[in-house]
Amino acid sequence: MSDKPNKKDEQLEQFRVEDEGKKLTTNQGLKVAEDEFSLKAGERGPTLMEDFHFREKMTHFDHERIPERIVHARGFAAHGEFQVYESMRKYTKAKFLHDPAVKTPVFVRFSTVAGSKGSAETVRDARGFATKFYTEEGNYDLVGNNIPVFFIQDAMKFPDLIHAVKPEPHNEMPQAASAHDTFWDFVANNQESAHMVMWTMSDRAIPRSFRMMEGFGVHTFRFVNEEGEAFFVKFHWKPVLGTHSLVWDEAQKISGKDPDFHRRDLWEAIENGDYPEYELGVQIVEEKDEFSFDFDILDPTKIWPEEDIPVKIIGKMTLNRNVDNVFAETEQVAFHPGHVVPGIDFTNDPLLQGRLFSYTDTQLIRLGGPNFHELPINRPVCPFHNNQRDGYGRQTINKGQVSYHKNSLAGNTPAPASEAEGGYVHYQEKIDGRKIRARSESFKDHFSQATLFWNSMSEPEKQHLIEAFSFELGKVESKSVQRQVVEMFANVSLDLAKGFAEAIGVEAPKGGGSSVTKSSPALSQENTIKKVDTRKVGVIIDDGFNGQDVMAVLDRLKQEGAKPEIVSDRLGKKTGSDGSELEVDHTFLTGESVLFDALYLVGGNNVDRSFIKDALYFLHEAYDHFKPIGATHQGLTWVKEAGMENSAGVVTAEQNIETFTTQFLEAIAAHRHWARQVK
Ligand code: HDE
Repeated sequence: MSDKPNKKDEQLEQFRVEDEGKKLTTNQGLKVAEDEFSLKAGERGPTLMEDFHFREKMTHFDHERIPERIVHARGFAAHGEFQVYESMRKYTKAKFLHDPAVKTPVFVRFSTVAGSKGSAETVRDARGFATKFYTEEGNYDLVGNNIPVFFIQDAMKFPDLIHAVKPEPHNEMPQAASAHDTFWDFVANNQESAHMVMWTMSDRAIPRSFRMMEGFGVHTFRFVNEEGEAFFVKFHWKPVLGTHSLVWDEAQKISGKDPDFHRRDLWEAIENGDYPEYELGVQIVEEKDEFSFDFDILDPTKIWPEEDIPVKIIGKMTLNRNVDNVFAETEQVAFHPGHVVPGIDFTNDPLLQGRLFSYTDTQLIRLGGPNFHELPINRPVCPFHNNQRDGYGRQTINKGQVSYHKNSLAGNTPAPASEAEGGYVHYQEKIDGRKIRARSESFKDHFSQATLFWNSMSEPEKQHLIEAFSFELGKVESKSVQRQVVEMFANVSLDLAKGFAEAIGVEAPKGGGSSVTKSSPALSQENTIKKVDTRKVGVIIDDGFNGQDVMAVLDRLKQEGAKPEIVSDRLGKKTGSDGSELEVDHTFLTGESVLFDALYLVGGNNVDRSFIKDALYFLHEAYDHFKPIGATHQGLTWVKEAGMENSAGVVTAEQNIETFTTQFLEAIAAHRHWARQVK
C-alpha cells in the first residue's frame, strides 16, 4: 500500500465497498432472510416466478461476462505515481512534466497480445505496457508495448495481422502462440514485419517479469511548448531492475506450472513493498531535422538508435498499490492513444492515425456504451463538463435545462477554454497533399534495421533467435511458407536464415545477405542493468543442515535484496545441526526450479534417495536454464557428481562461506550464465 492516498486514490475510495461483516441484501437494499433455496410451491414443487431474489441473483450472474479485448486480453495492472526529475517546459507545455514536486497518479496495465483472457503469461509475444496518467489537465494515456517497433506500417492492415496471429479459425489452434502457418504466411507476404519479427523472436518476447521489461510509445509523437514550437518525441520506459528474460524451455514449462507467473510476480513484489520502478526517457528530434535520417521518423517499423539520438531520462514511475478488484479496475480500464493533454500531440504516422479511431470504437462494444469514461477507474481527477448526455449506464446527474452549445440560457456554458486557459489546440502542421491510398517511398526499406538488430545481439542472443525461428517455423506445416520465410530473412542475415533453414529442413538460401554493418549496443540485453534485488533463490535443504553457515548465507542474501525460499520434501520446519529452524515454503511438488532465478543447494545430514532425486532434477533443470547455482555442504557433492562444479555461474564453497556468498551474489546479479551454452 502506498503511504499517502493521492487524488485518484481518494476518488476511487468513494466507490470501494466493504462487504465483510455486513447483512446480505438484494441490489435494492432489501435484507434477505435466506440465500440457499429458491421459493417453491411446496418443498418438492417448482420454483415460483415471484422469487425476486432468485431472479436477481441469477440474472446478474448470467450477465457477468463482457467481451474480452480483441487484443491484449490477458493483462494485469497496478496503481502508482509518476514524478518528473526536471522541468520539461522547454519542450512541452504538459503541466505534469513541469514540476518535480508534483506526483501524478498512474494506472498501468501490462498484457500479452495474442492470447485470450485465460491464457498463460510466459508465451512468446510482445507485451503491452499501457499507462494512464491522471493529470490535472485530464487523462494522458501512453499506450505502449515492450518492443519499440510494430509489425505493420498502416493501421489498415491491423485486422489482417491479428487474424493471422490469433488461433486459426477452422480449428481455433494454437492459443497464444505465433508458431503456426497463418502468422508466418502473413510475415512472408508482408515484409514490413521483418524488424518486429526479429524482436518477437528475441529474448524480449519472453520477459522474466513485467518489472524487468522496457516500454516504448512506439510511434513518434509531438511535444509542443508554450511558444508553440514543436519537437518530435519518442517515449521510453526503462526498468530500474534492468531488462531480463526467461529462456524458451523455461517459459514453456512455467506456462504449465504457473500460468499466472507474471501477475503473481508483480502482485507479490508490490505486496512485499518492492515497488517496481521505471524511468521515463524521451528521444527528441527538432522539426528541422525531420529528414536528416536514413529512415523516415514517422515509420513505426523503425527505431531511433539510442547512440544517434540519446534517451534523455526525465522522470520516474513507481507502482505501489495493487488493485482491489481486477474486473472493476484492470478489466474496465479503457486506454486510448488519443487521450492527450496540451503539450502532447500526434504525428502523421499512419499506424498511430488508425489507432486514434480504434480504441474508442472497441470500448463501445467491450464496455457496452459511450459512458465508459464514468467508470471509476477511467474518470479523470479533474472536473469534466460538456453537453454529452444519456446512453447506457449514465451515472452523472447533469443538472439544468441546457445540453447544447452555443446557448444563451446558461450563459453559453460550459464554454470552450482559450489556449491560455488550458484549451487543447492541435498543432497547426501544414499539410499539402493529394488523397491517395499508398505507402510513402520513404517507408520501403524493411530490412536495414532488422539487420541492425541482429548485428547488435550478443552471440547467445543470436543463438536464441535462431532457436526461436527454428521452433516457430518447425511448427509450421506448409513447406512453401517455411521456404518463403527463409528467403525473406536471408535479406536480414545469411547466418540467421541458414541457421534456422537447416533446423527446419529447408534448403539454405541461395542469395541474400545484408550490407548493413551498423549495430546499436543499447539493443542487447547483455548491456542492461544487473542487480540482485528481488531475485528468487530456491534453497534446497533438509534436516541436519549446517545451521551456522546456512543462516549466514541466507541473511546475507536477504540483506542484498534477494528472496530466498525454502524447498524441501514436505512442508513444516527443517532443523539445522545447531538447532536453527527454517520454515519450508515449497515442496518438490509445489515448487519448481523454473519458478526461481537461482538455486542454492544445501541438503542435510540424512537425506533419502527420493529427496536426492528431486534435488538433482532441480539442479539439472536450473543448470540447463543457465541459472546461477550455489552449492555448499551436501549440495556440493551433488554438483560435483554432476560434473558441474567448474561451470560458469556455479559457485561452490569448500570452506570460506563469506567468499562463497559474495561470489554467489555476483552470479545471481548476472542473471544467466550463457558460457554453458551447448552449441
Ligand atoms: Fe493496440 N489495440 N492497436 N497497439 N494496444 C488495443 O484497444 C490497435 C498497437 C496496445 O491494457 C485495443 O482497449 C490498432 C501498437 C496496448 O487495455 C484495440 C493498432 C501498440 C493495448 C487496439 C494497434 C499497441 C492495446 C484492444 C494498429 C504499441 C492494451 C482493446 C494501428 C504502441 C491496452 C483496447 C490495455 C489494445 C487497436 C497497434 C498497444 C482494438 C488498430 C503499435 C498496450 O483498440
